[in-house]
Amino acid sequence: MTDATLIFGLGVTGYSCVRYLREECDVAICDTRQHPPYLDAVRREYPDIPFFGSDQVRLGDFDRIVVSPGVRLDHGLVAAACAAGLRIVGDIDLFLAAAEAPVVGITGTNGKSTVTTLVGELLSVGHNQVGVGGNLGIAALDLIDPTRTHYVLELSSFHLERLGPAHFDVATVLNVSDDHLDRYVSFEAYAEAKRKIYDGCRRAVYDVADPTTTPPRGVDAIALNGDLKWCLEAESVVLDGRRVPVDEFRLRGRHNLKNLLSSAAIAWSCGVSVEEMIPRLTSFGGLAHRCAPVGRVGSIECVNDSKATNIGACLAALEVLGDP
Ligand code: UMA
Ligand code: ADP
Repeated sequence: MTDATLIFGLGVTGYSCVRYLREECDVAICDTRQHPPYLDAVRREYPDIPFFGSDQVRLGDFDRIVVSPGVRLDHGLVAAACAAGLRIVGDIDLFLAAAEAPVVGITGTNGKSTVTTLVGELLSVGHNQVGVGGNLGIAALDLIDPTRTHYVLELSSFHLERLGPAHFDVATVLNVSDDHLDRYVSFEAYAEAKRKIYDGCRRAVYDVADPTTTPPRGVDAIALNGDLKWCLEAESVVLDGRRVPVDEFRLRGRHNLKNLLSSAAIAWSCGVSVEEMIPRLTSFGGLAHRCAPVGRVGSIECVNDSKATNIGACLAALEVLGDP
């Protein structure tokens, strides 16, 4: 297809779309900022690609508009594009159309980066070549490589709200609590955007203890904490019926044990056995800035939890640290 394409937003995502689409179709870029982050790079590398202010675009010149996740779907230009008959797509639609290997999709209010990274490590067994990115930092399209055996994507509600028919191999909503409510009309609208990840997936992984994570009826699913096969107990994590004592893991806190449980169920759904994954699960130390011990000052332990940007993450930290 040689659709004339307008890329709206020239940040990390827009720049990845420019590089991916430039040989495939006519591309132009627009942004509400006069000098967005990647404008110099585009002018240097692709001087023929036009750049417009978002109020200077002639929508009639385009067949579709690729909207960056940070741009609200009720933005005036997106609404006008819709009315003019352009197709609205996101970078994840382009990614899913291009990816030749199974794609794991991970969303949730908290724990996405931790679980995405850990699933990437769990899947990197044998000769597997795993591409890991998305909201985590590397734009999805920058991961595309025909030698990959799997992709693992961290997806925000912003990515998911604009997603067309998706077909993740394994999809999860880890948890949902208040966040980004400046962007959604209600908590339910936010949760619904997250649950779009389940549309057309082969296998869902969700947490019975958090009903907002439940996939639609009829989707094949692992229900964490629904029976004794995949669950957290007081002193152990149960992985496909096998009990692993909590003190064998490096990660601290119930929220992190949930992250371990979700990661294991996802990797298992992709064909990795519990035996194979246990050494990686137990040695995983977590990511920097997420409840990460950074040293002691006298008797005071210092913990960096600067990635706790909402109440759910703050409560999780208080639960781990509140009772030393
Ligand atoms: N822009 C407009 N008009 C708007 C809004 C933005 O023109 O109304 C332009 C900005 O001027 C800028 C560009 O769009 O030039 C930025 O696009 P963007 O906000 O979509 O950000 P990207 O740089 O493309 O980064 C995005 C994610 N950002 C957001 O969703 C806000 C990054 O997640 C992600 O790492 C990256 O794609 C690669 O996938 C960041 C984030 O804060 C870390 N995510 C939120 C979160 O984690 O809570 C969802
Ligand atoms: P995200 O990518 O969703 O922001 P991170 O793994 O980066 O998630 O963690 C962000 C914050 O959320 C950190 O403060 C971390 O300690 C906390 N956190 C991680 N997992 C969970 C969880 N399952 N429930 C609640 N908070 C969590």
